[in-house]
Amino acid sequence: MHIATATAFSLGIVGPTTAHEFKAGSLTIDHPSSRATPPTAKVGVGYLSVTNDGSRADRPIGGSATIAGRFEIHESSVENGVARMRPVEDGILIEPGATVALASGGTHIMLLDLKEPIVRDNSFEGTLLFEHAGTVPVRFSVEGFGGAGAAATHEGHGQ
Ligand SMILES: [Cu+2]
Repeated sequence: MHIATATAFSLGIVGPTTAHEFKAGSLTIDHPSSRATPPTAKVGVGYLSVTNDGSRADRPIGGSATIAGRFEIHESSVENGVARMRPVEDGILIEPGATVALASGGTHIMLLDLKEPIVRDNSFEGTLLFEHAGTVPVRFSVEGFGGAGAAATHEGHGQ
């Protein structure tokens, strides 16, 4: 029940925790990031934001990641006091002029069927698939556990 994003992109000297961005037409994808996972984890997360400077709406509808078998976009909700998440059916509409964040506790990327642990300070390649802009190569930087990290977002994903 999760998807991931990945495709190579050299950014020169930019370090893994430095803000970085990717452009596709009028879309700007800012700071794709993930969170380190325990060695046996099969599920990881992806966070980023997308700004639409164009004149028509677009929406992310999928993607890929080199380290994951599947990539999904999920939305979080609280039902009867229990945090749950489920795949977003039609993607998230990004209106002209809007910035949409895929972030912890809200709509986020799930990386499923991990092929290897996600290691802090590493990065991995991926893609985002937009309805209009098409496939956009990005690179996810990996940050540590904790904070707005993976643990909270993984709750509700049965293994
Ligand atoms: Cu999820």
